[in-house]
Order: sequence, then C-alpha cells, then structure tokens
Amino acid sequence: MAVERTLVILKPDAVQRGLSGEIIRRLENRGLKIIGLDMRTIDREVAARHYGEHEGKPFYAGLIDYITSGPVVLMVLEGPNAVSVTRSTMGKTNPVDAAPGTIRGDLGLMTGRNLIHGSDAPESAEREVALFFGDRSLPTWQRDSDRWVLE
Ligand code: D4T
Repeated sequence: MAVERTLVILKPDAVQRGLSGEIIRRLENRGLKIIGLDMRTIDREVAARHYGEHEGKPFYAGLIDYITSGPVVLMVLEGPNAVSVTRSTMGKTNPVDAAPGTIRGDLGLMTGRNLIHGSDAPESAEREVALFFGDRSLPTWQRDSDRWVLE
C-alpha cells in the first residue's frame, strides 16, 4: 500500500460558491486524511510557478487571473494512493466530460471554473506541498477510524 500525500486547492469559485465544505466532505468521506489546511489568496508569482507548465498556452492568462482572484483553501491530504484517489474523486478537467458523482461532474460546467486542483503525480505533489506549505511542519496524527478504512 503506497501511502501518498497530495496537494489540493479549492479554487476561488469553490470558495465563492460556498462549496468548500461540500468538497472537503467528499474527500474526507472517501477516507483521505487532512494533514494540512490553510486559506489564503495566491499571489501571481506563486501562481506562475504552480502553473509554469502552461505558460504560453492560450488559456494561461485567464488561468492566472482566475486562481489569484480571491481566497482559496489549500489542503494536504494523505492516504493510500492519495494522488489518484483524489483525481478520480475530482473528475476530468473539463466538467462536461467529468462523470456524474465526481466533484466536477456534479458541481461544475466549465474548464475555467472547475473548482478544484489536485496534484497529478506523487512528484508534483511533493513540489506543490513545498510551494504552498514551505517548510511548515505538517502534523503526523493517528486517526482512530483508520482501522475501519485501511486494511
Ligand atoms: P488543475 O491543474 O487545475 O488541477 O487541472 P488539471 O490537472 O485537471 O488540468 P490541467 O493541468 O490540464 O489544466 C490546468 C488548469 O488549466 C485550466 N485549463 C486547462 C483551462 O482553463 N483551459 C484549458 O483548455 C485547459 C486544458 C484548468 C485547469
């Protein structure tokens, strides 16, 4: 069992629409454990580092405007295969293609307002956790319900 960490961003639309609790509930109910949580407005320099791979693409400027437009909720989640479990709970990037039952499939309509970011690989998760949480120490804690979630 590969216990992983992943970085989740509840994007400004999720916060503005009052969906933070609904989205966190889905991820927690799945069995993932919160080990980092913060709310802040991302500045443009950090946003540019986070989305560096998309620089030069037609949607890049709008993406930076959107992600820096208001407060976001940042989370570090931990659990077995946390990266892929989070991505499958989120659904596909374009909510039109996201399956019903997923966060984007139930709550979104457009790629540029797709509510949530989740790291796409353990290596990106490590980089993104460092980018957003720096060297802040994240708590290691034993969740009593884990014996009913993890084999
Ligand atoms: P993020 O990184 O936000 O979790 O999204 P994904 O991992 O699901 O998708 P991505 O990296 O391909 O895209 C990053 C971000 O850019 C926005 N976007 C993407 C957009 O506005 N228009 C587009 O055509 C694409 C491909 C949405 C997510």
